[in-house]
Parts: sequence; structure tokens; C-alpha cells
Amino acid sequence: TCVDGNVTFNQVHLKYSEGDQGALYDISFEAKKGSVTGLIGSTGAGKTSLTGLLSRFYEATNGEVLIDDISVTDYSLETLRRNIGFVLQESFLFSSSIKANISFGKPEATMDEIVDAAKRAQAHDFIMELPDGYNTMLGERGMGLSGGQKQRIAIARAICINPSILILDDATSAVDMETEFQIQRALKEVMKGRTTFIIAHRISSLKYANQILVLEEGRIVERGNHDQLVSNNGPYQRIYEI
Ligand code: M5T
Ligand code: MG
Repeated sequence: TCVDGNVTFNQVHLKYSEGDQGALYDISFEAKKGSVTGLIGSTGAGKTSLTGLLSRFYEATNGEVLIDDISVTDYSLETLRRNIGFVLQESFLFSSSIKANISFGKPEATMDEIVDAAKRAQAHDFIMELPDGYNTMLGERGMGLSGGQKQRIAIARAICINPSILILDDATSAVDMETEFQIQRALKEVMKGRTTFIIAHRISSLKYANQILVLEEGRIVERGNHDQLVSNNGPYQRIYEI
């Protein structure tokens, strides 16, 4: 099943356990198909929790999370897995071949699809320079990759499943300018046409977001696009100045 990727949160509350004071309170917003939503806020504000609700890593204690007007609880986990892609700060690579790492979310992917995903992720060229190309083994007894290379493999993996919804944990670790440029290009490519959530650690990646949600202690304390939030002189402006 393919989804369009219209996302709605209606008064969502999340508590991880009975005693806990709650990770999210009264979260409501819409993210239209193909739009970019930035999430920003200090550590523990609830950014990861919010995006995790989409994949049903956890379920809302109250309120509803909808994809295309259907509650996420009505989708199978398999459908959610096929439609939601992740590129995380510390994306997990397996002790396996590059090929297997790219097609991890879609084991039936053809070699053509894998190469196409790698090209769009700006990873094809460095892969071809490795001793066994796409068959190069990664991990403990295999090849070590740089942070920037790992990130591009993770982007290729996300492109490979062709998800309608994409979650990016934006932090690019310390990489050189050229790698940074390639990663930005790859991210731009992978975001195309997908409903994207960017958990931003740098404001620069939020300048073009359709909406930005500023989270503090589980609540949305401010929302708008970059220009609106800068002129608001509120929490976003304070983060921006740091
Ligand atoms: C929000 C708690 C966490 C914090 C709050 C993912 C997760 C979070 N929490 C749990 O108890 N169990 C969990 O599995 O929920 O945390 P977050 O959503 O991780 O916040 P963040 O992503 O904005 O923070 P960071 O540090 O990644 O910028 O009370 O303990
Ligand atoms: Mg987080």
C-alpha cells in the first residue's frame, strides 16, 4: 500500500509510562503531502518522540496521528515501514555488503535500483572506488567508511524504499566542505516530493521549510516559517542568535 503522505496530528499527548510527566502535550499541526516541516528545540523537547509516533514506535496516549486521514493505528507496521524513510544522525550500517546496506528496507530491489539510489545520494562515485564496489563488505571485518560516506549510504537506503514520508535527523557530523556540499545535494534530492520532517540542529536547513515547529518541554511554543519566526522575536529568534 502506498500513502500520499498528508500528515495530521490532532491534540496528541504522549506519556511513556504512568508515572512520567509526559513527553508531548497537545500537539496539533498538519503537514501536507510533499511539504517540509522543521522541528527545533532543546534536548528532551520531544522532537524524536513526535516523529516516532508516525512509525508507531510508540503510540499516542491521547489524540490522533493521521496519515491521509487514516489513523496510523489502522495501518500495518509493514505499510508504515514501506512508506516512512529515515536518515538519522547515526544511521545504522550492518556488517554486510554496501549493496545489502542500501537495499535493507527493500530486499527485492534490483541492482539498477540500488545504483540509481546511490547515484542520487552522491554515493556512487566513492563506492566505485572501493575494492569490490557494491560488494564491498562494511563493518567489523570489512571496510570502514567516513561519517560523510556513511551518511550518503543512509540517504541511498532511504531513496531505495521510495517513501512518501521522510524523517531527517539533520546533524551532519564534522565533515569537510566538499562532503557537506554533497550531503546537502543528496538531501535535496531525497526530499523531493516527500513529506519531510527535519529535526534540525542547524537553523540553515530550516530556511526553506514550509513550517517550523518550535518545541519546548513537549509543547509547540511557536510556529511559522523562518522569516515569520525571526521577526517574532520569540524562542526561535533566541535559538537563531546562538
Ligand atoms: C522527550 C523521554 C525523554 C524526554 C522526552 C525517545 C524517548 C524519549 N523519552 C522516553 O522516556 N523514552 C523514549 O524512548 O521523552 O525526549 P525526545 O523526544 O527524545 O527529545 P528530543 O528528541 O527533542 O531530544 P534530543 O536530545 O534528541 O535533541 O523526557 O527522556
Ligand atoms: Mg532526539
